[in-house]
Amino acid sequence: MSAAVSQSRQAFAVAALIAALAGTAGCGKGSGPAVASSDAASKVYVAPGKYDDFYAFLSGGFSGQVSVYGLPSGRLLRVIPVFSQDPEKGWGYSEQTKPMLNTSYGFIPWDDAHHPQLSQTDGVPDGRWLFINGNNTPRVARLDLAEMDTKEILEIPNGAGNHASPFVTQNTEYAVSATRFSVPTPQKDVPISTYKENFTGQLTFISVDKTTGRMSVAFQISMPGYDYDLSHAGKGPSHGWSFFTSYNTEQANTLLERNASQNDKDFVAAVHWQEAEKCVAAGKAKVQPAKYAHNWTDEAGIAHSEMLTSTKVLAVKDCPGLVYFLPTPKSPHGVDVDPTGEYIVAGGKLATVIPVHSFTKMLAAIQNQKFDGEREGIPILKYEEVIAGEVQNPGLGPLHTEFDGQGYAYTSMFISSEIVKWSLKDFKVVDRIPVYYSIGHLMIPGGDSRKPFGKYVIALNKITKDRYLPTGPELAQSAQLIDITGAKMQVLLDFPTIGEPHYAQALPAATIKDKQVRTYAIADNKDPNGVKSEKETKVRRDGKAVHIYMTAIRSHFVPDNVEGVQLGDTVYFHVTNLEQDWDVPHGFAVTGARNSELLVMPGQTRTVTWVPDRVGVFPFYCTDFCSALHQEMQGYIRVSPAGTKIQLTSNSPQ
Ligand code: K7E
Ligand code: CUA
Repeated sequence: MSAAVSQSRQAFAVAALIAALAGTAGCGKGSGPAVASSDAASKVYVAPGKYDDFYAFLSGGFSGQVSVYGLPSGRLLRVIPVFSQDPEKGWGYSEQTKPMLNTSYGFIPWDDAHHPQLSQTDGVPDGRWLFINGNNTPRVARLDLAEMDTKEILEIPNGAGNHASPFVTQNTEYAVSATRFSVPTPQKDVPISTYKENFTGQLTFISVDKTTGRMSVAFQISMPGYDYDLSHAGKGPSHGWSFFTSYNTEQANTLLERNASQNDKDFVAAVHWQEAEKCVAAGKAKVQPAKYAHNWTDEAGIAHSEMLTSTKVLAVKDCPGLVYFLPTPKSPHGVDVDPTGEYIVAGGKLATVIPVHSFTKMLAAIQNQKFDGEREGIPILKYEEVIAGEVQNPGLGPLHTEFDGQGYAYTSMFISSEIVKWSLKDFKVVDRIPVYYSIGHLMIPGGDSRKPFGKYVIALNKITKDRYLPTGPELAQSAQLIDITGAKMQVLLDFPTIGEPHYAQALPAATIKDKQVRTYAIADNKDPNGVKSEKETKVRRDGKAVHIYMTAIRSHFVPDNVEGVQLGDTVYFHVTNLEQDWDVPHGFAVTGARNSELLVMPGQTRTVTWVPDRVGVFPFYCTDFCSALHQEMQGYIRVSPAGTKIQLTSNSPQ
């Protein structure tokens, strides 16, 4: 076969792949067998009253939240609000939580959350925090795993499409993030056709305080104007490096499905961040003006928002040895580092093989300058000098890879809708299993860490079709739990998910189960609007603002009668839950409130703002069925015309 013929065949194969990607290939091919047996049922059966073995944290994708599942049962335990307002919990509605959603663009009530990442110590999930990216308005959030609550949200300066994010380094020195979309940096008004001259990518290294978890932008690295899609940090011998996939090395600015699928190989960018630290310490990064929000919740449970004004940007040319390109076929999506830290696996959406790069070979190639030219000052390493092997005939559309710690890798194949298991010894496929349908990420508990916990792989499928009872045009996306303890993978369970779970993380329940916070001590309540007993409750007028400092305990509010509010007033209900018992929140809702209810945890204070628009007497009540007399947990507030002489009063005990 002549080279030309072989090339045109390749081009044809790629065109077919693109067509398949664009269509709904992989699904609608009829329901396959994959019927779980009674043996499978017993493996996922967690008897009533018994606990699951693992906590799993699934991103919500376009829901903007994180959902917490128990494994192996697939039971939904909690939805943790992160980037989206959640009226169920008052998140982003209560005065204490609103600042968490502040950004340089103003208050943003939604985002697209893709990649949860557990904090790690020595490359092993340590159960302290969970990080997750906001893709659309570039942000990274940090959740506390003892409270299962969002504690901090940091906007990424110079960001655009914060997709390759927030991948943590081995000791959570950094949560690393990269722009999926290159943009003019800093932003400016230029023709889109000047993409090649004016657009750049940006890698961001967010430092994480060892004790408090507090995040800050340590430095950014300015990169050629490609799309940086995903990342994972090195570990063990490759600790100190982070790897990023890129596509659109063609630098197209329109119709990327065709124009960004021209090059046979794009790049994995290998970034030596320990080198960057030295360059930054030596003053080689430039301080640039930038506007971005940093939001955090203090000890009192109150959120604050601060606008920051500058960032340090390092140019690759000012820091030799910082970045190398590993040629990688073809429009790679995921990049995953095996538990030993030696293998760097990329999932080329349009590739016919899975390329596995060797970290050892990469270092040797750098040492011996085995370069194949450069792009914008970044040396391109020779493919054959860095490649450890290629997995042949893996299936179609490789995306993501996780590891079981037993020498095997598991890669999700979007187009052929399957998980393929292959050996890290000889890169041979040893098993494959169809999934239903069109898998994106997959997740093994600890499967991107140095010590995978193994046991299961979860397929996070994009398309559900005929797996559940139909529910109109939209079906819940579907996860599948697969047993990986035997030689053959075995499907155990399908379970629906919330939003679109792009990625997930899981750890053994024992790591965090006993650290769960049950109540907040009322004696330690530091909310300036909190009260510690019913005796302290009161009402106060401050011009047109009316403050009601009230308490909730089974089964009454104090005060529960308030008079003297006038049209034109803004009323603040500061509700403190006096309970000191686990699992006894009280809710609060008032007629005509244009925000949401409050859900107040034991010992906590939450504030909701109410602007009455008519005269009358309006009830408020507890929304959370807290006791046999929950229905009695109610009160009234009277609203009079503006200018009336009625004094503000309540039936507080004082
Ligand atoms: Cu593959 Cu956003 Cu990680 Cu979705 S991403 S699948
Ligand atoms: Cu308090 Cu229902």
